Amino acid sequence: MTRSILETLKERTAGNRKSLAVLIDPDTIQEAGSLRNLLDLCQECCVDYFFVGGSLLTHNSLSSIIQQIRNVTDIPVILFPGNNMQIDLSADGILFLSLISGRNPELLIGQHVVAAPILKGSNMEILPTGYLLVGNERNSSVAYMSNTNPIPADKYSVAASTAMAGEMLGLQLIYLDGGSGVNECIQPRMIASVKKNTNCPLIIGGGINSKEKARSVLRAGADVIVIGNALETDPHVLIPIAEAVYEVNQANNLSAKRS
Ligand code: 1GP
Repeated sequence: MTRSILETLKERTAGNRKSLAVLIDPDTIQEAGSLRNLLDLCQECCVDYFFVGGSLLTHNSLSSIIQQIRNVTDIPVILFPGNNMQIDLSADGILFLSLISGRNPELLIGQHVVAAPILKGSNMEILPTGYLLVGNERNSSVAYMSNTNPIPADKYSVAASTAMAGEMLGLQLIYLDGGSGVNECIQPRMIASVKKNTNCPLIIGGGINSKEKARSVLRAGADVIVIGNALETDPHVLIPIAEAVYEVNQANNLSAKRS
């Protein structure tokens, strides 16, 4: 029997095996040729998951993007919805995100109530996810769109306590997001603090655009890293980032065998 996405992620996390997710924003990848090239590259780089979504979709292309991914690969497609309009039942799963770093009831529970009956009747796997926005920019587009303040980048214990509360409420994944295209990734100390205090698979995204940054985020405790914006400028940056995932996994394997 095929394992569910969540079971696989939990198993990998327990075995200290890291995963690589590529974020495809349907709004920024309109050209079929560039999507095809990216998909081929993702296959070569052994990408584990596609996340599909964006904070603001202005084109109605979600379904067609998912179909194009399906035509080329078997890599699971997981919706990463900016709001409850971004649901397409042809995906394998959905990050059912509760924005627990914020205090906007619509994004904590409101939109979920609207989406629940639609999701209930689908075959899509629901992945209950505590979503934490982190960063010092109160005027970033994600802060504006979500009408919330992110957790300041150096408030490690606030992030850890928020993630702990999310886990205690039954959320199964924790996603720390520094925002798409930011210069600085989430600080390793914050990642380590959340990792130390929770057992859920930990997803980290925002500004990972080099092998060094990927390695540092993985070593700090990320179980899944998400790469989006950097691939829009140069898709080939995926190669060194995938190498970082591979190398950290190899090193973890070796130390597990020694102990
Ligand atoms: C953004 O975490 C994702 O919500 C990915 O970030 O686009 O900066 O890679 P980037």
